[in-house]
Amino acid sequence: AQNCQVANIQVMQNFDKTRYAGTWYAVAKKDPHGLFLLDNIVANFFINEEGHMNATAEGRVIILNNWELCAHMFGTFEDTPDPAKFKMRYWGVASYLQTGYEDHWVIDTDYDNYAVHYSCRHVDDDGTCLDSYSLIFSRHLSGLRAVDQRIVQMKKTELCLQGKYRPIVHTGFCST
Ligand code: DAO
Repeated sequence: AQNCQVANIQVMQNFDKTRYAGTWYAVAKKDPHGLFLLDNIVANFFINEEGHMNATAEGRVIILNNWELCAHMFGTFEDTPDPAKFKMRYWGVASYLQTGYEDHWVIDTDYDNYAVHYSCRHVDDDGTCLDSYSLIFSRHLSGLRAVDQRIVQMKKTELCLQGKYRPIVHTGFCST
C-alpha cells in the first residue's frame, strides 16, 4: 500500500557525494508546474574546496514565450542531517534564467550507471506532494541498460510518479 507521503520517501542510504561527482545525462524527467528545462539536460557535479557539492547544468529552454536557448545553470548544495537530502540554491549565468532554493534528494544511484533525483517544491496539507520534479540520469549518453531501467521503474513507482515521466532527448543543441 502506498500513501505517497513525502516524509516517507526513502532516499539513497550512505550517499557518497564523491562517487556521485562527474557528468550525468538526463534520460527522463517528470516536470514541475511551470516547466523550465526541456531537453538536452546534462548535469556536472563536483565537490568544492569546503567539501560541499556543487553542480553546473545545461539544457534547452524556451523563455519569454518563444526564445529558444541553451540555459547554463549553477547550483550549490547545503548538507542536511541526511547525506542524500540537500537544499539546492540555483541560478542561471544570465539574469533572465530561473533561480531557486529547493530540496534536492538523491533517491537511488549505483554511481556508475544510473541515478534517480527527486524534489518536492510544495508539500500539501495531507503530506503528499503538490508540485514535484524528478530527473532520471545516466552516466552514458546512450541511456540506461535494461537492468538499470528495472530499478528506475521501481523507484518511479515508490515516488508515486509512475507514468509521469517523459523521455529527454539529446540532439547536441547545447554542445556547440
Ligand atoms: O526544469 O522545471 C524544471 C526544474 C529544474 C530547475 C533546476 C535547474 C537548475 C539545476 C542546477 C544544477 C543541478 C542539477
